[in-house]
Amino acid sequence: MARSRFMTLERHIIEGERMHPEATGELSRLLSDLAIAIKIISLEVNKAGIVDILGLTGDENVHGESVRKLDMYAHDMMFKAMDHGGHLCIMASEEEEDIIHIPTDFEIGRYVLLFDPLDGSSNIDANVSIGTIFSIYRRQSPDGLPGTLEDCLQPGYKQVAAGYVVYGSSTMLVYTAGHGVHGFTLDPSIGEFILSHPDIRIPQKGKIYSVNEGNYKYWHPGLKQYIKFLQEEDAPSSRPYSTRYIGSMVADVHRTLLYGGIFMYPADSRSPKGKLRLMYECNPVAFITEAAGGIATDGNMRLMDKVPEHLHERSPIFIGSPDDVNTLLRFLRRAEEAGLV
Ligand code: AHM
Ligand code: MG
Repeated sequence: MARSRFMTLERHIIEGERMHPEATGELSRLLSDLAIAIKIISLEVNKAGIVDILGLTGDENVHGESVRKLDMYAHDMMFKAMDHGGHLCIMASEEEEDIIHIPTDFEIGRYVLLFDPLDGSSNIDANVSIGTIFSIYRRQSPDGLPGTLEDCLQPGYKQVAAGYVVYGSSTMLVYTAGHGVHGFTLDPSIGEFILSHPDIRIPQKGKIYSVNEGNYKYWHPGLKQYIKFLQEEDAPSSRPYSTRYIGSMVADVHRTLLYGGIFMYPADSRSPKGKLRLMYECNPVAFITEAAGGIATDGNMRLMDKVPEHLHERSPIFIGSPDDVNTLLRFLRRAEEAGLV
């Protein structure tokens, strides 16, 4: 009989920890708590259509409970699962204006958690993939005290772990603690994440580009030229490229990681900082993509070197296979040197 290794997320985290004798196990316990929150959110996401039948958001459902928006539900669930584990000193969420303190009756830990509870929420009602994104840092302020805004405003290269979850045809969790990127698929019958994509490496070059082309008119001239270049015919370089755009960053980045190519949410003349949030969206996927051998830039610099000034600041993002991102950067530079900008 063929031998197979049945690797749960829990076991994978523990085995990863054994390879680092200096580890205290705190990060592992934090990740395990996160996995529980994600399973609960996944259950609710899968019920989304039914909830609509039972009562529209804002109404009471048949059980007399008020039906909350799914993104607020996901936000609350992340908070409730993570506030009392003793691992965190502070949290921040895309759904909340300010930093989120750990309640005073719970132990204060050494880590910082930033998250986007439900990314791509405009896709919920169409039953299209959505996701959750998280990013973990070590605290900078002294241990034992409540965490601070400064603990949250760290550049992406200081992340100790990051991950995302895609609620799609199945629920998948992809995470890295810096060494290797691993994907787990949720088996709903046993409620366990099982290792399905060990050691994900992004292809050196792809043949798909992913961007909201409806904004073309407002783009940087170098980006316009790059897209036209991708649409030209040249068999040796796999052009013309295909285009795929789901409009849920997690799903678009996940496909890019597996198949290669480039995902972009650029700045444009209407949104000079782009749309996506540096802390909750760009940095975590940058950490994962770089750990898988890819590149993540804002068009001028490495995303993870950006020093954040605000919790909710936005950044342009170009992310994906090294050859594709480097080609794009050449087009941007060339347009600037030609004085087109
Ligand atoms: P959200 O946080 O409100 O869900 O917005 C973020 C989403 C990303 O998932 C996606 O890449 C982008 O918005 C799509 O934006 P657009 O509709 O402008 O293409
Ligand atoms: Mg989002």
